[in-house]
Amino acid sequence: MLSDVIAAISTPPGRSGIALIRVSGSGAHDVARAVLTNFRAEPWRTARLSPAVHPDRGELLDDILYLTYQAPASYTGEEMVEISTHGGLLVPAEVLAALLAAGARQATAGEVTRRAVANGKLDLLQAEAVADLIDATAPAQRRAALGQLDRGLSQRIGDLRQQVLELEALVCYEIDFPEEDAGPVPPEHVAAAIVHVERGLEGLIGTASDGERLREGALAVIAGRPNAGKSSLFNALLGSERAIVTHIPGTTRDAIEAPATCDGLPFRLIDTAGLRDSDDTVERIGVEVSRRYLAGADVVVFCAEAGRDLTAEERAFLASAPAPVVSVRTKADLLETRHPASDDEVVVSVETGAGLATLRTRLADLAFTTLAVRGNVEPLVTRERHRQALERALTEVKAFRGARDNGIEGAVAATHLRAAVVALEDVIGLVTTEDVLDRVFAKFCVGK
Ligand SMILES: Nc1nc2c(ncn2[C@@H]2O[C@H](COP(=O)(O)OP(=O)(O)OP(=O)(O)O)[C@@H](O)[C@H]2O)c(=O)[nH]1
Ligand SMILES: [Mg+2]
Repeated sequence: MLSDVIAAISTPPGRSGIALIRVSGSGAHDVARAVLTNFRAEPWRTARLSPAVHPDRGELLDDILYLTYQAPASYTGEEMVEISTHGGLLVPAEVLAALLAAGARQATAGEVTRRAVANGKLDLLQAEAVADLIDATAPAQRRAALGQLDRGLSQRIGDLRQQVLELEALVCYEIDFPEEDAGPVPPEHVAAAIVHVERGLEGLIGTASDGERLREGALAVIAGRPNAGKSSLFNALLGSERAIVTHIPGTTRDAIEAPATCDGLPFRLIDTAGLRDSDDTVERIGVEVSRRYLAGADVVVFCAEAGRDLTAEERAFLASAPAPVVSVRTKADLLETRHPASDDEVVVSVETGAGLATLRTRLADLAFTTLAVRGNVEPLVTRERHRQALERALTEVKAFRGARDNGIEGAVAATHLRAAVVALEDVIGLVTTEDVLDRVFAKFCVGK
């Protein structure tokens, strides 16, 4: 169905040693043959050199290295050629243009992986994992994406689907033999199976908040009074002088966001304007912005100078913080004696670097609570799409239990189980409508 020949540059544009062009579809080898003067399809998967020329003009464009694949033993499951050209802006674009002139069509974003799904090489969860792996900036994101690519989540959801199917089979048996007194299936057997499925679904749904946070990065908002050392801490956690630091209170006027990694976990770190009542219009707006960010925070990094008591306002802020707080005492190097820190305070100095490692670990612990994120033994639900479908499945299983408890006829009650199965199949992509596929692949890059 989707087998016309597509071609795309799979590497990003710009100066680089090489660029990779993928050609896929039935007839891919013929298209490549028209451009690569030394083209031979066999032996498969063997690197060979060839000049690349324009098929009409015969002009030499590059000397390239290519590999051929025979369907279905390729990434897409189709006949494929992968061409490594020299990098840069011109050469890859010209070789691609030559392939298009030879009959290929420019691939759309995600089309290559979409074909892999269409041909059963990957399921939808694995395709999403490919996108997550490309977007990963923290090691924990890579681990989760690789686990999902290895069918970790697919298998877990497949198991749950299997359990619902077995439950369906038990119930069908009951429907077929209603006259048997206690029925051939003990009711407590069915009840236990229902509970088992519900627990499994709930367990997986329970990983969603950490999983989605892992994909997007936890929002860590640095807050505190003006001059508390927030921007200095922000820079120290990033390892670069991103925010302006001065001794003048009210230096930061706007929220600044930057990605950071703490203990291998991804964060979106926000530096904010110091919280205080101000007459300055710009600063007041900045403080408003800080409050808005605080409302959406996954974790708050509250800063106050070491060696002083917290003010009543600061204590009130801590008592009403909208998210878990890491209480940081800053500028420890300025103290002659040690700050008498309570257990939940982290004492830091950006001058000496003291306390920063502890702070990173504390942040990681507070923002990511599931062990799975760390050890990554269990699969995680990483997208809203997964969570919604799992919640739909759980609702249906519960509705089935409710219907049974209320003596609703077996065949009618069982329609809920059918709906649960469909919801689970949706996640894996066993039966997927075009619009779901469109949405999943819309965010892919061209050539992937
Ligand atoms: N000695 C020392 N000075 C620090 C440390 N952290 C911050 N400072 C100083 O404290 C002053 C204020 O630091 P900033 O990071 O700008 O404080 P802020 O909380 O961002 O301030 P506003 O943006 O005004 O709200 C600057 O002069 C910093 O150099 C530290 O660990 N040790
Ligand atoms: Mg600042």
